[in-house]
Formats: sequence, C-alpha cells, structure tokens
Amino acid sequence: MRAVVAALLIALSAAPAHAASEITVRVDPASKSEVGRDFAGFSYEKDRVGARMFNARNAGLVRLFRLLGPSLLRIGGNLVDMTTWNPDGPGGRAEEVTPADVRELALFAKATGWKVVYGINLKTNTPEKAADEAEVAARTLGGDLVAFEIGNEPNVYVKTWPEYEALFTKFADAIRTRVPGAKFDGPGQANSSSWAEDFARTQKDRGVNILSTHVYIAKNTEADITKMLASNSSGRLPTISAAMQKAWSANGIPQWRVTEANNYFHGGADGVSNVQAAALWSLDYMSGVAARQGAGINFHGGTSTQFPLHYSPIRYDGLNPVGVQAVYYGELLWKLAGPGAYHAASVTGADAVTAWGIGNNAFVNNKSAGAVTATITLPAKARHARVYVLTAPKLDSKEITLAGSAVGKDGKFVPRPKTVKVTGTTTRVDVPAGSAVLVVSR
Ligand code: BDP
Repeated sequence: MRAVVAALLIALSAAPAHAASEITVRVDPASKSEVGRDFAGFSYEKDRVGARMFNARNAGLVRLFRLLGPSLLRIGGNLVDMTTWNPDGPGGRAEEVTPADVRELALFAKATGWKVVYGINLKTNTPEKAADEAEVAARTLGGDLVAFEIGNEPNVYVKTWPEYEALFTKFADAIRTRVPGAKFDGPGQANSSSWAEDFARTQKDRGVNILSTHVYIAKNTEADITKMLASNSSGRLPTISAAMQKAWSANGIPQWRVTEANNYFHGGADGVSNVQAAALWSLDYMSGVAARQGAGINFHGGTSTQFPLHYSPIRYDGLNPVGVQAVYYGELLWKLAGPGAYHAASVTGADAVTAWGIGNNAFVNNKSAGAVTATITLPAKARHARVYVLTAPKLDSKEITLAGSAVGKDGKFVPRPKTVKVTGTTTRVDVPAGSAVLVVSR
C-alpha cells in the first residue's frame, strides 16, 4: 500500500494529464453509526482562555467557528497542566485562568453555538483548587459545558492505571462535592487506549459521558505525505479506534471520542501538516472513527507557547485568525454532509481511493495521482445532487479550494457546487487527482 502510494506520488509530480480511470463506488445502505453535528470539532490549549483568544468580539474567529459548527471545543493540551486557577485575578493573562476569563469563554460559546469540554490542571494542582475552578466553570458555562477533563494525557506522567485511578478519583470526588452531577471525560491518554477499558468499567456510573483518547500519527520528525496518507489503514489510528469502540460498547458510556488529534505531534511539519494531503488525511481519519461508532474528533490547533502548530485548522497572528488551512477544509467538507447515518462503501477500480456515505450523501477521496470518474450507488433514490470538490493544484499545495471557493480569515465562503443528475440511486462524478468530492443528494 505504502509503496503504491509512493509510486503514485512520484508519478503525480511528473505526470501529464491523462484520461480519468473509471471506478465504481457502492455505498452500503446499512448503517451502524450516527454522525452528529458536533463530529468535527476543535481542541485548543488551556492558556488560550486566559489569553482571551475566545471572546465574542473576535469577530473573524466567531465566524470561522460558526461556519463549521455548532460543534465541540475541547480546552486542554499540554498547557492545561501548566496553567493555574486564580479566583481573584484580573484576567487576560495566559498563565492563569480567572472567573472573568471563563466569562469571556462562555460568551464565545454563546456567540458561536459551540459547547465546551473544560480541562482542569491535574499535574500541578490540588483537588481543592480544581473543585473551586470547576464550580465557577459549571456556573458560568451552564448548559454549554459538556464535561470536565482532568489533566492532559496523564499516561505521560502517571505510570500505571491504579495510580491514575487513585488520582482521578481524588480530583473527581472533590469536583463532585462542589458540582453535583458533574460530567467527565477520560482517560484521554496520548496515543494509547490501554486504560480505556478500566476507566470505562470503573467510572461508568460516576458521571463519565465521554470515553476519550488522543491519537496522532507519529512525531513530526516522521512527517511525510506518503506515510500520512497510509496512516488511516495501518498503524495506530485503526488499532486504537477498535479498542475504544470495544471499551465503549461493553460499558454503556454515552459516547467515545478522539478529544485531541492531529497528524504529527510536536506541532506537525510545514509542507505536510498544512497542505492538501492533510485535508484528505483528515477526511479518512474522520471516516475511520465514524466507522468505529466514535462520536467525533477534536482536531488540535490554535497556537502554543511550546512550538508552532503547523497542523492547526485555523492560522493565527497572535489572537487573530489570518486564514484557514488543510484540516479546516477537511472538517468543512465533512460537515457539509451531515448530520446523518454513516455508511461504509466499497470501491473497485482504484487503490488509493476511499469512499463512505453520511445520510444519502457520498464522499470519494482520491489520494491517487490520476483523475477518476466514479459511478456511485447511493443508499437511496434521489433526483439531483450537488457536487463539492475539495481540491488543490498538487497534494503538497496550500492553495486549497472547496467548490471553487477558499475560506477567508473572516469566514467568507462562497461555494459554487455543480449539480448532477441522479438516476434512481446512481450518479457519476469526476474526482480530480489528489482531491475529495462530496455528493449531496436531493
Ligand atoms: C499533544 C499535546 C498538545 C501538543 C501536541 C503536539 O496534548 O498540547 O500541542 O501533542 O505535540 O500530545 O503537537
């Protein structure tokens, strides 16, 4: 597979345009999972709350969130365990969070329609301070608070499950005394699901509403377009998704979710994490999680004081958005199809092409070097379909458009999807090389 993709990528850089090859896509009418409105979300570092990145007056950012949402904003990251709670501080300082900062976040949630998973420091905190912050967050965010998350990727600094269970219980118990009925997500391990089953079994009756994990492909020293495009069918992502599905379904937790993810950790790599190939990668990743009945992915982004976040869906200059990039386009194409039932699909006639359906809509993700013409069988009959093409001149290009439109830093998006005929359940669409197509039927 990897060799095939590599060969195709080499061919792409030199290839003259040749005739599209014919492929067949059959979307399975049966479905085991529902894709909700909040499937494609974001994850940000906690220090952005004190820095006031999230405020309802940040008009461009509000619009960029609204275009993708309403969805779920998870606040956490490495910085959650370096940010302290100051109940008496004036606010507006990145290193601490105050009640006034939480108020700004709550107004941002209202303005965008997004809900919040609120991370609380575990590594350098006390249960009492955690509970104090949780009480203010619960009161201020109200119904927009989905869950508390305690610490970030605790398997990085806590060695064993029993040690973590004791620590989590101490913090969660303290929070429960101040916030009766508090909801939690966890265990949110980095690139592992080894505690998921224990966590689900022991916490299922203790307010856990999201069984969570974080999955990146690998460290950014490994960043590579060919490997990135192959990572959804081999490696960590499929293995961890399968384990999460198992732990979730065996224990009756309301949902399992990848609460933080992106392609390569340590901020990703320029030229890999933020180019067209990353948009196509993010689509396959979302499809893989939905196929395993996952409730969604929070793609990590924004800015960090640790390293530049090349993979960020939105690009920033300080606190202000200056544009969107690859993963945002992947999330936007995904969002244009839903919500609805997830359908697997079979593809014949091409190697590096994947496909799936949401509702009576179909995705064809062509990672190959050649254009294809796909004859698609939808789950149900329709008459017409709008066709959204997510494309760029090359797989390593940043010049991405969706249905002929870029997304502006102010959220301006003027898609011009083409209309095609659907005969019964069948339609035909052209999918350029290195592009994804969404067919929205009517
Ligand atoms: C994750 C951390 C996040 C980092 C990211 C990265 O939670 O804070 O920004 O890795 O290394 O593990 O890119």
